[in-house]
Amino acid sequence: MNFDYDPENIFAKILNGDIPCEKVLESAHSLAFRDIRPQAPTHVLVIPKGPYMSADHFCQWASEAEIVDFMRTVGKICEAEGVEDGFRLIANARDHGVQEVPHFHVHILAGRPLGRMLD
Ligand code: IU
Repeated sequence: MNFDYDPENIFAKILNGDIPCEKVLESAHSLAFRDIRPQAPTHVLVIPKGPYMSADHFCQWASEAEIVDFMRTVGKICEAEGVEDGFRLIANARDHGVQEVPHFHVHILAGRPLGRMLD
């Protein structure tokens, strides 16, 4: 499992403290921080602490504790950021999904009309 995870990727460096981030929330298995190039007033990234490259790997190989912790972290951020008017969760994966950083992350976007994504 995770044979192709790159331990030198930028989010791994954020997790081990080599690179700073604007932390929003940290839990036992997850970390949330603000995107450095925000696309909306709220643009938070949520990552698992474990070495999962993409959503499919996380969903297949993470423990139930990691998955529950991750989803609860997303929920807490939605509550704290105030997403009553709407929001979007995005998880890009690999080349066709245009994933820039190869450590699984979910984008939480909110605070403005986000437009249609799938036509
Ligand atoms: P992706 O396409 O889903 O992999 O997007 C990665 C995101 O990580 C992108 O929105 C970047 O602005 C963001 N990011 C960051 O927040 N901090 C960094 O040091 C780097 C990228 I590199």
